[in-house]
Amino acid sequence: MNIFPKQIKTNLFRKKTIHFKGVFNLVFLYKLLMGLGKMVKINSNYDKLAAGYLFPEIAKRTKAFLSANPGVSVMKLGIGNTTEPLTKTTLNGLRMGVEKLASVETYTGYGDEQGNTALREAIAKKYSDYNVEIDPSEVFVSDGAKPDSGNIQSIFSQDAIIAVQDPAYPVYVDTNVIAGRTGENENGLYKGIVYMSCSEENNFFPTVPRARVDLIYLCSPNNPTGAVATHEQLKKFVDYALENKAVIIFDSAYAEYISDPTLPRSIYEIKGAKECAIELNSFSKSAGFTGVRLGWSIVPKNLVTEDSVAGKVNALWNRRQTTFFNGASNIVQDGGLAVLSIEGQEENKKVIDYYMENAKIIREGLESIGIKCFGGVNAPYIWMKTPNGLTSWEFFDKLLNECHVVGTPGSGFGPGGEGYFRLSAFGHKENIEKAVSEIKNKLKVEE
Ligand code: PL4
Repeated sequence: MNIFPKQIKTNLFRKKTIHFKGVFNLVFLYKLLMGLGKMVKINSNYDKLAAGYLFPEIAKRTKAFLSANPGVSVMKLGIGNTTEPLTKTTLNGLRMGVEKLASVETYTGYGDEQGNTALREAIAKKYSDYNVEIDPSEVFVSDGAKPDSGNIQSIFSQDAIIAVQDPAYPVYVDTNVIAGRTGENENGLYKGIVYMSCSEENNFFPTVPRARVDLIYLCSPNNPTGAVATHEQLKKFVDYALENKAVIIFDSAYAEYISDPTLPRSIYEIKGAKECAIELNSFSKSAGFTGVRLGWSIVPKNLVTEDSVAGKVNALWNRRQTTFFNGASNIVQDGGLAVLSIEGQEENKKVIDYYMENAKIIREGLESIGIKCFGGVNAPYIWMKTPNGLTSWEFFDKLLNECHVVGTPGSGFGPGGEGYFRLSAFGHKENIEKAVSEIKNKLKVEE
């Protein structure tokens, strides 16, 4: 039986070959022999992940409930998924994108990986609404804030210490676990991650870490708590980052839901943030693009790290995106341009108001039966305390079984979310009203 592939056989038995090719061949041969019988290995960091990804888990449990209870319909207030149709202007933009592909004069194939110039300019211009100056070369168009929030860690060093809000959108933690920046999970906490507690005591916005950290994930308006950081709160983090040469990853996917004009919609409204913060945003919740897919990141040229000068981090992200990403769909980018037009903004504001009316219905309905609620004022999520001392997952089951309403257990966002539950305001108004009425009629709150 021939157990050696041809090349190995040559190296093993033709003394002459080894002799002439010298040390390199000997090292190669040694490695081959040592490696015989070994196989490719998986990224074992995946095994550290404590549970399945939160949202498919909710979908799985809902499906199991429906197959066990045929004929029952459930009201989905779990995953933050948009339900209302795209606006007229947005649709026209998308249609125009399709039409352009129909003629040889306007057809385009691959575009720039960083996004079309017109869209990058329009996104940069949007920041002038916040009195912030962003150069189009600092804008990177993507297929959403989730991929960006997962991928951005890859341009930072392997030993970077991560700080996250607890609770938080699970992508920030999970992607760093997969990247190998953490130890094992113990009691819901990964070793090596700094958890910044967000609780009733601090109005769900953390204090700056006591120890030195490198990458700080902040989300405002917050998923899941619905809290929105004030200028003063963000300033403390910007000052911390500048002092400690840390970088803030600021996820502002829900910025358009802020109606209070005193609250910041971009971290760059804070002086110094362009030297220490990357901002992520999305068309998902501001224009109903959850299925269409379009987002962006801002990596300022002034951003510096301990070992890099101005421009380097922007260049790294550019390198990362040009290597791994082939650009957002050209049709969708035309849709995005339409969203950012004056008409597009006005129309989408009405859709946002519609969802925020839902948020009001949920919050007021729950409060009327004695449930303590947070958020839902400048954010589309209502963060409620689970009644009757139930854990988050116990309450998930109770709400599903007794009221046929699906929500999201707070503990799915981190240990700090235990004892809380998130209800999403994304849904048809009638469905939201029905869900709230079912909760009011069927849920017995003992406290
Ligand atoms: C379910 C803070 C939702 N399968 O649509 P994207 O990629 O531009 O934005 C995703 C995103 C980014 N940042 C924050 C978010 O809350 C979200 C969306 N979160 C939710 O219910 O928490 C949808 C979740 C989706 C997912 O995994 O993102």
